Amino acid sequence: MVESITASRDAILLEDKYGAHNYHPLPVVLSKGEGVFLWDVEGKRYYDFLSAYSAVNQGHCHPRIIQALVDQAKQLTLTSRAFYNDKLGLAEKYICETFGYDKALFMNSGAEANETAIKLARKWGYLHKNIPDNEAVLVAVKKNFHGRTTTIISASTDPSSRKGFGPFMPGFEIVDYDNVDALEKALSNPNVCGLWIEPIQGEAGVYVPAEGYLKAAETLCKKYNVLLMMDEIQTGIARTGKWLASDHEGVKPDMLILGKALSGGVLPISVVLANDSIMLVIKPGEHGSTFGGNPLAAVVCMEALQVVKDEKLAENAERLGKIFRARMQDFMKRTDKITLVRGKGLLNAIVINDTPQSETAWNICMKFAENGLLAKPTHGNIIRLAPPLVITEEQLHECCDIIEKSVLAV
Ligand code: IF1
Repeated sequence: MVESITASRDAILLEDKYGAHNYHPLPVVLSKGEGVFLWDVEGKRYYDFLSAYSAVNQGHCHPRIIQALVDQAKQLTLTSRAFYNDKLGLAEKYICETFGYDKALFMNSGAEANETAIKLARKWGYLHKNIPDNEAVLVAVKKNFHGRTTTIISASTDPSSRKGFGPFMPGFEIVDYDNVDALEKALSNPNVCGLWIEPIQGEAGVYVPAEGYLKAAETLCKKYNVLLMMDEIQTGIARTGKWLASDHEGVKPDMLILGKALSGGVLPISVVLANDSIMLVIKPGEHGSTFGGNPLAAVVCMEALQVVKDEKLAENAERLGKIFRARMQDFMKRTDKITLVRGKGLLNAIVINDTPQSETAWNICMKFAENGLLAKPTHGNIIRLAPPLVITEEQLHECCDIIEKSVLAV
């Protein structure tokens, strides 16, 4: 049995003493979640405005997803892919039909799905674009965030992701985001096999590119025979008010990369979706994972996606996102502490009127917590605001009241 912790201080001291110091969390110790709410060990209730970085779009401990998890956990959890299991094929069919692709390759973390997409793009480039051996180039963009592996950080431009972790993987070319000319120049290199982007840059502070950029990227990829690899790990699954952020511009990537809310936050599930001409370049023995495609993940994934459909969470995110940004725009008329609100659906950020080095955004988040709402700054002066998509209009207004009151109090 695990001992139980009843005081926040004890939990924080334990993590500090025995855990690696790779995070700097807000000093709140959570022990229960339900829908849009979290509770700390002292019993204080908070609105969750991070949603585990958009992994719990369906709300914490969604009863249908938990039921699917528990039922399957009693039956069969893991076989490895050395054998077939009776759930994986169903999940593959379900997700291919949902997003309109021939084939799915399940992994666990988002980083692994991106690694999978990289391998697929390179191999496709050698087989179908006649790129000379070991010369394939992937084009990525400045301020990207795709995960923490050594290959992925080789394409990062964020010093805190990279510094001290070299040497880096060659074969990436980095261009400005949201710049069509720079993109065309890079994609015209015949050794380029893929363009690897987020449709909205999450970690960069919910940076939304100009309308038409994604469509232009899709057109240029077709023109130069380059695969469009869309990382929708954070933006996908209804977060931005559509099933996918790519849908806002009617863009259909060659590879769709999903994670996070694919499980409703219950266990790590990620996937790459692509058509046969791409997916079948990988042959038996060339890629895999012990846990990827396990039957527990398969049933959780199907239920998590069905909840999004049944509860019309994309529609809710679209509608409430507009209300949220309108309220913040209105609030900005009454304060000079916020300089910008941006986002799509319920993936939004406010920019605080201070330098990225200042403590202001952190202090505002501490005030949010005091007033019963949890959010986290990114890049110092930007606060991401992303509640579970099951939030109601009334709850959203209450949260806007908390946000406004807290900003004014700091
Ligand atoms: C951390 C950020 C969010 C992602 C995109 C791949 C991954 C992520 C677009 C990797 C992960 C997470 C990871 C988490 C913080 C968080 C994050 F602030 F770092 F950027 F959400 F905004 N592609 N993002 O956003 O997925 O391997 O983690 O499953 O602390 O690293 P993963």
